[in-house]
Amino acid sequence: MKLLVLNGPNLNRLGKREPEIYGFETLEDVKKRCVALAKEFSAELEFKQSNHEGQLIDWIHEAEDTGVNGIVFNPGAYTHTSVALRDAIASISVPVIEVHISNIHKREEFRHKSLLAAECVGQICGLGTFGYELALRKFLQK
Ligand code: CA2
Repeated sequence: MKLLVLNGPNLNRLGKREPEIYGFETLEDVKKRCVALAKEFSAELEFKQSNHEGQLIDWIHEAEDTGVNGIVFNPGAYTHTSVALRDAIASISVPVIEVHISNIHKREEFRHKSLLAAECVGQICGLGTFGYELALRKFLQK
């Protein structure tokens, strides 16, 4: 089992500001928990972050070409704007679960809409960084 966790723009700043929305954990802390969970299941896991839409698109295509079994994706603000990322998800057969740390439906109206969710297996939001773990467990379960 080969899994990929992808993180979009500004998630590298996690734990540094707005802890009331995103908590105190850094992205490195989240990575450690994801890697430990994958190890429990003897799965391979890659954990990546980019602030660049094109880089995220390239990684999504690469996942398809390298036999990744599932992608856990926090697209950050591109969730609400990116037709190109939606098309990238639609262009692969690897299942994608969209994850958000915050409850996007409780926040500003522009965050309520995800352009990507309809191309994903499902969406987890509002459960903090635990959402990453839940999404991984969906792929890891037998
Ligand atoms: O709740 C989430 O996980 C989001 O994907 C986070 C994005 C936001 O644009 C989405 O609407 C929901 C923001 C990424 C992180 O932004 C930070 C801002 C300040 C401090 C640390 C991170």
